[in-house]
Parts: sequence; structure tokens; C-alpha cells
Amino acid sequence: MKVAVVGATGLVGTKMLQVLAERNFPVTELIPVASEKSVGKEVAFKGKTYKVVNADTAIAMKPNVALFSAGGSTSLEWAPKFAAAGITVIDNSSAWRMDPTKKLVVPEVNGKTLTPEDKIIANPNCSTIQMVLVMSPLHDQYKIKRVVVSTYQSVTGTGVKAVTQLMNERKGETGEMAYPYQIDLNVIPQIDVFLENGYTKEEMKMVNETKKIMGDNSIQVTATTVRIPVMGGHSESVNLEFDNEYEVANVRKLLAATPGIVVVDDPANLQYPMPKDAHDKDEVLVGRIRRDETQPKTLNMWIVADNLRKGAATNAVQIAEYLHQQKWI
Ligand code: 2RA
Repeated sequence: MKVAVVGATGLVGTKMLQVLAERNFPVTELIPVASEKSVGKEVAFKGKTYKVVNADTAIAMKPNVALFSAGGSTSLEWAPKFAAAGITVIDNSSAWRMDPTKKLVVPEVNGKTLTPEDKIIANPNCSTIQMVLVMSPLHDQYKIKRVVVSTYQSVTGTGVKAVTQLMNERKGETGEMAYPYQIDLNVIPQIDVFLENGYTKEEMKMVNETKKIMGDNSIQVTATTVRIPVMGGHSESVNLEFDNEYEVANVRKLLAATPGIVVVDDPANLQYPMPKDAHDKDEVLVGRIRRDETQPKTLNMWIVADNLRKGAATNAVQIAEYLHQQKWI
């Protein structure tokens, strides 16, 4: 299968190549796509090198599927052109996520809503993906009324410039700033821009995307998203209020039996999820599962995942795997 990766030289694009190779996705020809300044550069993939091309050339090469991680403006301009050429697009930007005509997909949660007619498919925001993967089986079993989430997000979610800022600061050096403030030895309670309602775009992504993926607008979600000086992945403190009563032991059992989730929850032995353990893994780690004793039918938990993998590249590749299994690409 001919696979295009648009944004192939970025953090997520590079991770997409790694995941495609690791999961042995049936790529017969890779088409790495990037901006004009990168055209001609070479990209290594499964022992071969491929030259970066521009989007026009990529369309002419007729890939079966195009994984995009090149920013919203590139997706808005080029995803429709790829789709018009019969190429299925799986887009990691936020451009199409809340478009009512586009599917927003975490395969384990709502992959079955996909049809062969879906030619532009949106990959959700990383902080949303890891949360809804855990919410889904609990919603089916106990019906979630309300979610309160606070995130602790890795600098890798911002990109190379942010990682460089952190590394420079750790060496006591100055350089280009990805954030308005120092990030080393600090936390920044702002991810993306502020909106009229006092929330940030990242926080409202978690609110709106969660409802769309879960297919249930009755779920009340409120979020606080925070950037922290960490590399391995995003962490989230999640408080869930259910309609129905539950037992913590049954919650642990249900999550442990859910594909893509690993329960790491043994406080007596200091076992709980941490970004250093989630780094470069596809699983979503869940721990600190405990009753919220301040109100009935309410649960606290801690969710950690590599935001570049299940939070982006792996989820996109899993969507492509599903389409391939259905023989739609
Ligand atoms: C972030 N979730 O962490 C956003 C986009 N990757 O910056």
C-alpha cells in the first residue's frame, strides 16, 4: 500500500513512520511530504530511503492513504485536495475535529462509526484520546454524568521548539522560547490561546471532543490543562461522577480487561503510572483508582500515556489499520 505522511519531518510525523514500521503496516511505498524547504531531503523507512516531496507531487503519486500531522492550515488546504483525488486522509490537526461532517475517531471507542465514504478522518487531541479510552468502558458500565480533568502535559505536545527550550534551560542556556515563560522548574497553566470564557483552546478541545467521540452530549466535562517540564507523556488527574454505583475492584477489573489499557495500581508497593514508564509505549496507563469520598458514585484516577504515540501517531495508524481490515483503503 502506498502511504503518504504529510509532515513527515516533524515530531509526530517522525513518530508515525516509527509506528508504521513497528506495527508492520503493509507499506509498499512511503511518500514523505513536507514543506518546500524540506523537499529533496531523505527519510529512512524500513531500511530504505525516500525523498521528501511536496503535496502536489504526493497527490500525483496516488497514495491509498495519507496521514497528516502538518498543522491546521495545511490540513484545511490540502486534505480536501487529497480526498478529491480519492486518497483517504487521517488528520492529526484540530482542523476537522469538530466539523459535523467529519468523524473524530479513537478506534477502540468509536471506530465502528467509520464508513468507506469517510475520506477525511480526524485524529483527536492527544489529551482527549487517553482520557476517552478509559472513559468508554466505564461509561458503558456505569454511565458517566460529569468529568473533572486536570492535565500535566509534556513539552513534546508543543513540538521541537519547546523541547529545545527545556533542554537549553536545563543547561542554563538561553535560546528561542516556545512558551511565554521559563518551563524548567516551572509549570505553565496555559496550553494554546485563551478564549472568551476564560478557558484555553486546549481545555475546550477536551470538553468538546470528548462529547463527540463518546457520542453523548449529556456528559459534562470541565478541564484545566497545564504544561510541565516532562518528556515522556501526558498525565491526567480525572474525577468521574457516575449515574450508577460501582466497586473500585470492579473498575480495576473492567479497565484491565480493556484493550490498550494497562492498570498500574498498587500503592502499597508504590506502583502507579508515570510518564517515564509510558514513554514510547502505545498503552494508556491507569492508576491511583480510588473512591471520591466527598460525593456518591464518584471516582478519582490518574491516567498517563505517550502523547506522541497513542495520543497521536499510533491512534492515526490504528485508524488506518481498521480501514485496511475493512478493505476500504
Ligand atoms: C499539546 N495537546 O499538548 C496539544 C497538542 N499536541 O500541546
